[in-house]
Amino acid sequence: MNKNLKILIKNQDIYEGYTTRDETVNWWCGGCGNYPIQQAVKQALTLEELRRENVLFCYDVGCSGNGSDKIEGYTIHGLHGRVLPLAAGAKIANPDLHVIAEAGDGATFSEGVGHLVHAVRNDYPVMFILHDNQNYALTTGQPSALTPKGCKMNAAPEGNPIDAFNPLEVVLGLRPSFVAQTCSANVDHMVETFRRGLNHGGFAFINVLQACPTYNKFITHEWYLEHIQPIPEDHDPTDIWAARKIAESQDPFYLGQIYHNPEKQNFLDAINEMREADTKPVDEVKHYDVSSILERL
Ligand SMILES: Cc1ncc(C[n+]2csc(CCOP(=O)(O)OP(=O)(O)O)c2C)c(N)n1
Ligand code: SF4
Ligand SMILES: [Mg+2]
Repeated sequence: MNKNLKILIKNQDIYEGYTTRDETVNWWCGGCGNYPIQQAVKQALTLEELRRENVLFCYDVGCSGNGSDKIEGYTIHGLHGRVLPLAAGAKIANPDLHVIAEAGDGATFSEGVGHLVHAVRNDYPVMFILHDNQNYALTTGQPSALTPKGCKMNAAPEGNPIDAFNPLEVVLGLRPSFVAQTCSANVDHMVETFRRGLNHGGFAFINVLQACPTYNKFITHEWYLEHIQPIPEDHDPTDIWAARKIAESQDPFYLGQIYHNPEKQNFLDAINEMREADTKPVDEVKHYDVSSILERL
C-alpha cells in the first residue's frame, strides 16, 4: 500500500474533521476543478497532521470562495479581491495558526492585484492557492485578466480582445520567496505541492491550473492532462532566470516548484526583530467582561 494512503487511513479523524456533513450546501458544477482542489487541501492537511483547530481558511468571493461552505473549520469569507489582507492580518495576530488563502484569478489579478503585490513583497507567512480557471466564473464566464486573447466568453462574444497576464511571470517579477504550479487534474501533485506550501514559512504562491468546463469549455481535465508536464529534474528552483524560463512556457504548462528563495525574511521575522518584544500580538489582546452588555439585550 502506498505510504500516503497508510497515513491518510491512520489519520482518518483529522480528515473527517474537515468534512462537511451538511447535505443542503450548494455544490459546484460537474467536472469542476474546485472539487479536487478542496480534496487535495484536506489530504495535505491530514498528511501534515494539522487538525482543524490549528488552521484558518480565508476565502475570496467566487466559485472558488464558495469552498467556504463546503469545509468544516475556521473560515473567513471576505470581499472580492480582498482575501490577502484578511489572511495576513489573521496570521500577524495569531502566528501559531496555519493560514490558507484561496482566491480566483479575477479577484487576484484585477480587484485584488494591489494586495497580491504587497503580500509577495512583505512575504506574509500564508499559503496562497490561486484557482486559475481563466475567467470570472461565479458571475457567469466573463473574461478575466488571465483569459487568453481570442477566447469567446460572455461579455466578449467576438473573443477576448486583450492579451492575458502570465500569473507566474507577474509574481516572479516581485521577488517572491516561493512559486509553484500544479493542476486540478492531478490530485497527488496538488497534495505534494500544498504540503510544501504549508511548510514554507513565507508567502507560498501556488498557481492551480483549474478546469471550469462550464465557461471555459475547452479547458477540461482531459485537456490539461495533454498539456501539463513535470518540471525537468535538473531545474534549479533557486535560479530566478531558470524559473522565468519555466514560467513562460504555456505548452506544456510545467508543474512543480518553479522558484524558491530561502534567504528571504518573512514579515513576522522582520517585525519581531524591530519590536524586540517576547509577546505575540495575540498575547496582548485584553480581555473585556461584556456580560453586563449581553444582559441588556
Ligand atoms: C468588488 C467586487 N467586484 C465585483 C464583484 C462581483 N463578482 C463576484 S464574484 C465575481 C467573479 C469571480 O471570479 P474569480 O475571482 O475568478 O473567481 P471564480 O468564480 O472564477 O472562482 C465577480 C466579478 C464583487 N462581488 N465585488
Ligand atoms: S462555473 Fe466553473 S468554476 Fe464555477 S462551479 Fe461551475 S465549473 Fe466550477
Ligand atoms: Mg476565475
